[in-house]
Amino acid sequence: STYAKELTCDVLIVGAGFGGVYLLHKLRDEVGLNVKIFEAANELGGVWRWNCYPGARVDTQVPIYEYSIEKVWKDWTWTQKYPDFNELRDYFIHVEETLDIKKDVSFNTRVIGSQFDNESKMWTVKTEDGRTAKCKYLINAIGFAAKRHFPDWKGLTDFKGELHHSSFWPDEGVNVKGKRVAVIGTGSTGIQIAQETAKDAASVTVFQRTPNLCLPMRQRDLTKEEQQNAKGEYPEIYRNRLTTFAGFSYDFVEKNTFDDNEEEREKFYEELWTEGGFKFWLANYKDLLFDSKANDQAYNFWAKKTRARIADPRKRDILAPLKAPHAWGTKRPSLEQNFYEMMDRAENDVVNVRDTPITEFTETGIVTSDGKLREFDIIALATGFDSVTGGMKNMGLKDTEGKDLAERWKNGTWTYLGMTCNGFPNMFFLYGAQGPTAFSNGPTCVEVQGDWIVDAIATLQKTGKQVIEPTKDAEASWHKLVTELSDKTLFPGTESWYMGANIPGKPREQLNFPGGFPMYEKECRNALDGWKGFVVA
Ligand code: NA7
Repeated sequence: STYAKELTCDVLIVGAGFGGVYLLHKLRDEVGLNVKIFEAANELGGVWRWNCYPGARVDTQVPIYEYSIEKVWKDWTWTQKYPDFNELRDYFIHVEETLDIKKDVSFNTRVIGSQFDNESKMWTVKTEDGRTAKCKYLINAIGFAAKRHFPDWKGLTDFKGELHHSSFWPDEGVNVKGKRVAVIGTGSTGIQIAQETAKDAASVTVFQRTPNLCLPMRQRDLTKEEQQNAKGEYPEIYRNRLTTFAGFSYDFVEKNTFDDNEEEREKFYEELWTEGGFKFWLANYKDLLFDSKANDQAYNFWAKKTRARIADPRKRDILAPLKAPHAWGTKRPSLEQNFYEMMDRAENDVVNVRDTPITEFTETGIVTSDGKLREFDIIALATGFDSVTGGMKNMGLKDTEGKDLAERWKNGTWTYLGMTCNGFPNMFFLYGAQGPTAFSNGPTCVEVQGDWIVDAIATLQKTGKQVIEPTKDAEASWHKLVTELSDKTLFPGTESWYMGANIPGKPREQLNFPGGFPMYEKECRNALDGWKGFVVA
């Protein structure tokens, strides 16, 4: 890095993914502040820098999944509706060429401790390699998947083959040709790795605890011409996302499941299914995620469609059981391409680790509780993340009294608007706890939150204020709102990372704002008016 041992700036951002890059651009180029980024990786891109496992691909279609910044989208086209990580890396090269970000980024720089000093009204931020930064505002733009989850299985390090966590996949790739591959986990990551490696591997064995109730992606190649012709509509597309619940180009319909008769319902489901992507999830009947009887209808349709793709009856019952394992859509569905046909092939298999959990790893493979050893050359851990809160609890963030955020959040998460915390003056974060995070897509979420943070900082600067901090009361009412909204839905009934249930011992609570973008924006904008919920001095 070109940075000196000590650095002073107006704003220090941690993380150079979609969120950090957006904020650097806005705060530096539009507000005129001195802004720097500390980034642990060696390139821009955040999760798209880390995730290079086979099949890594975004689940949100372009142009929703990109910046709404005109000079960025103007000359950029994609090759596919759901681009893979390689294309997203190329996109960040284009972003760099357009916005000139990197000159203000210190790469290979991991933040290990930060604290605000009430006297000087400045943050002190320390890095793993012994450097210090002082800044007026600190923004954590570390994403919701900054802390990997490795279950502490016995013998994990004894395995003599290759073992990789999805987000530590070697950049140069892993040769799976003719190899026996195990994939542990069936989140979006596990589904993608299994699907892709099966093209070359001798066999793929998926260790499944909960079936992923996948939706057909309906991938499609995009031409330059069709994208150029559509550019005129982009500003409207970007404005429209904010009128939808999850920040997409479509939304739940204004109709309940049983407003339609069986035939109409079937026809509607069929349309959503044919269109693909998240439509069956986010453009479905508006009671899908609220009413369990309505939800059963969607599940039954899903199971019928999916079971028809799996000939092997044992595999069929594990991958797509007749009875719903949980309310449909209360875990993020993966968008699959040929997952079920691939799993149906004789050389590939699924092990139900709900019935027979993994007990240990040996030099050659994985043992399950029925005593069976399965041998592998390569094991992919797609076991996910200490999602949403894990990253912020793991970066040495101290309140003004020296108490770590991890301690303050030990029994539950406290934020105001999902962007600020009591005890942490002049600190903002985005795409994290109690924001729209998991009920949205990255670019939309960071732009909504980023614009709010930019406006908040610009207003503070303009009015000569030094310090902003939310009150404990404001946090309590935000927590109450998040909980009340969530309790009306089917989400709390499902063990998922949305609810903190994927990490042993993690408090069970709704980690995301489940009210949708229109309500979220309104709440945030109201707070800017007269600094409702904040102490500003
Ligand atoms: P996820 O969605 O958290 O998936 C992790 C998977 O690993 C999930 O299927 C888990 O089963 C499984 N898992 C975790 N611990 C264990 C143990 N101990 N035994 C067996 N199986 C286990 O992470 P991803 O990386 O796939 O995706 C994260 C998000 O990133 C994704 O939603 C996209 O939005 C982008 P479980 O389902 O909990 O039973």
